[in-house]
Amino acid sequence: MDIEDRASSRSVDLASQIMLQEAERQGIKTAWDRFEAQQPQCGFGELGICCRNCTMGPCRIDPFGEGPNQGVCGATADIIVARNLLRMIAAGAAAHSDHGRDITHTLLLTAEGKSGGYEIKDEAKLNAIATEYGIATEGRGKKEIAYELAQAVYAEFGKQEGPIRFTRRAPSKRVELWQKLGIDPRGVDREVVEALHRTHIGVDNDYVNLILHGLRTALSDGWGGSTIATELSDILFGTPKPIRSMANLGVLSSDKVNIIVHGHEPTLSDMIVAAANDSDLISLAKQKGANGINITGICCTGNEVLMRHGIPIAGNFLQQELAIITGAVEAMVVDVQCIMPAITSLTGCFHTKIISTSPKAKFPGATHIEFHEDNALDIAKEIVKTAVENYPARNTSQVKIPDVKTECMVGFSVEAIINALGGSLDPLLDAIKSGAVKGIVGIVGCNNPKIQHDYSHINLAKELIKNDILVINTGCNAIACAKAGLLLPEAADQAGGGLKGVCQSLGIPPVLHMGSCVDISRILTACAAIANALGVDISDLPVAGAAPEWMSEKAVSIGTYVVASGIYTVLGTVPPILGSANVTKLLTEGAEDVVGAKFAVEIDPFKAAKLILDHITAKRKALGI
Ligand code: SF4
Ligand code: MSK
Repeated sequence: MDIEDRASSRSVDLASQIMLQEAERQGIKTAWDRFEAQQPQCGFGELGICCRNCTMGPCRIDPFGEGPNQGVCGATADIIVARNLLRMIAAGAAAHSDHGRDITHTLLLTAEGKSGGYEIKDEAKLNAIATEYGIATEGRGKKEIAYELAQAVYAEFGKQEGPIRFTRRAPSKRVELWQKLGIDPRGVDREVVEALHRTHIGVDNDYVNLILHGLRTALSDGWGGSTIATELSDILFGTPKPIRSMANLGVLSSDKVNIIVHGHEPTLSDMIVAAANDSDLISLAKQKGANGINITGICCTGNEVLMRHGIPIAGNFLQQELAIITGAVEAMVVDVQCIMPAITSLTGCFHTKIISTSPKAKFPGATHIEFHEDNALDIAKEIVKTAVENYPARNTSQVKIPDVKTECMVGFSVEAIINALGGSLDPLLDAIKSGAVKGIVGIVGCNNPKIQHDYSHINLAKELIKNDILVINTGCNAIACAKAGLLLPEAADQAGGGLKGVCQSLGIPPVLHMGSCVDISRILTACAAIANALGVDISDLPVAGAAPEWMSEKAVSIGTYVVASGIYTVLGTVPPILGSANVTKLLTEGAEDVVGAKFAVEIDPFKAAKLILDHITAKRKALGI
C-alpha cells in the first residue's frame, strides 16, 4: 500500500489524510501505527475473560473449552465478564461524575464570591433548576439561590438512600420499573464504591446481579453526574443557542498564536477564551510577530466552547496528534479525559508546549500550570502568555496546515430546540405522528483506530437522515458530522422529503449538535419530555442510540444508562463481553424483557442504520402512528 492509500484507509477525513501522510514522511508514529504494532491484540482481553482481581491470578478462561473454565477462585466466564464490564461502567460513571462535581464546586465558589472570574450567565436556568430542587427563588438574589443549589447538588453525589433529583424527569412508568428492579440509583459515589466492592474477589458472583448493578451505576451517571454537569454548566457559562463556526484542522492559523484546548471540562476552556481576548496579551502576541491569538478546540472541551462561543473546533479524538504535527500549535492546553499520553512525545519534534492543568491529570514532559477556580482568569492569562511566548519558537518551514475546514451550526440544547420549534415540542410531535420525521436517533461517542476514522459516524448519520430520521449528536460524532457538513441547514438536501421539509421550515440542520459527552444527558431530558408529552414510557418511543466508533469506559457507562432508560442502542465496536454467552445474551436479548431495550453490535454503519430503521418502524407500529 502506498502512502496515500494507507492514509485514506485510516481516515475518511481529508485533513487527517493529509496529516497522516505528513506524519509518515517525517517518520512520526501515531495511534494508527501503535494500533498496528499491537496486532494481534489479546484474544482473552477482547472476549473479556481475563481477571486479575486478586493475586491468585491472573486467570483466564479458555474460550475453546479445552483449557480451564474457571479461575483459581472458581470464577466462571460469566462472573469474570460481568465483573469486568461493571468495572468499566464504574470507571466511566466516575469520570463523568467527577466532571459534574468540579462544575458544582465552581458554582459554589461563584455563589460565595470566591471564584476568580466566573459569573452566573443564565439566571433563568438557575431559577428553573433551583425550583426543580425545591429551592425557593422568589425575592432572592442569584448568589443566594446558587449557594443553596450548589450545596444541594453536592449532597447528591454521596446520597446514601433515596432518589437523585434528575431521575424524576423520567416518565413515572420508567421510575416504577427502576424501583421494581432495584436499580433506581442513589448517589454516584455510593454506586461506584459498591461496584468496586461487588467486583472484589468473592463478593457478587451472580452475573445477572452484577449487570443489574451496572445498570444502576450507569443510571447514577446519566441522570445524576452527567445531568448535573450539563445543567450547572449552562447556569455558569450560558445555555447553548444555535451559533455558526468552523470545523477541522484548517481552523489553525498560519500567522496567529494557535492554542488548542483539549479534554472535557468547560471551567478551564471558557476562561482561556476570556483570557485570549485580553488586550495586553494580544499586544504581546503582536510584539512576538504574530497576528493575534487563535483559540481552537479538540474533543469535548472543544465542543463546550464551540457551542457557547463559536470557537472553531480543530478535530476529534484521533486528530489530537495530527494537530500537533501541523507544526503550527504553540500550546495544547489539556484538562482531563481522552488526552493521549503520546502527545508529549511529539514535543521532541515540534515546538508545541503541552500544558497540563489538572492535579488529577499530569503528563511527564508537559508544562504543568495548575488551574484553580478561585484564581481562574489570572491562571488562564498565564497559560495564554506561555503560549504567546512560544510563538517565536515556531519553525515556519515545518508548518503544514491542511486547507480543509467546513462551516457548521451548533448549540442545540433542549431549550434551543424548543425555541426553534416556536416554544413547544408540539410541532416535533406532530411531525413524528405524521411520519414526516419517522424517529429520532442520538449518535455519540469516540473514534477508534479499529474503524476507519469518521467513516461510521458520517455514514450512519447520512443513512438515517436519508430515511427521515432526525439525528441528534454529541462528542466526537458531532465533530465528525461538523467536518462532513452535516451540521448545516443546507444538509437538509441530503435528507428524506419529510425531514427535509421540517428542517427547511424551521431553518435547522437535519443533524443537531447537542454538545459534549456529558450532554448526552440533554438527549435523556429530550426523550423524557417527549415521552411525558405523549403519556408513554421512553421505551415506547421511535428513538434509538448509536455509538459507531466508541472506545472509552465513559462510552460503556453511556450505552448502559441509555439502554437502562429504555433506548435501543447499536454499538459499532465490539464490547469485551463475548467470552460469556450468558452475559452477551442478557445484554443483546434478555434486557428487552427487563428494561424494554437492548444492545446490538453492528460494525457496518449501513447495516446498523437498517437495524435502527426496523426498530423505529416497529415502535411506530406499536404506538399506532
Ligand atoms: Fe483468578 Fe478469581 Fe483472583 Fe480473578 S478473582 S484473579 S479469577 S482467583
Ligand atoms: S471526547 S469520550 S473520545 S466522544 Fe468526549 Fe470523544 Fe469519546 Fe472522548
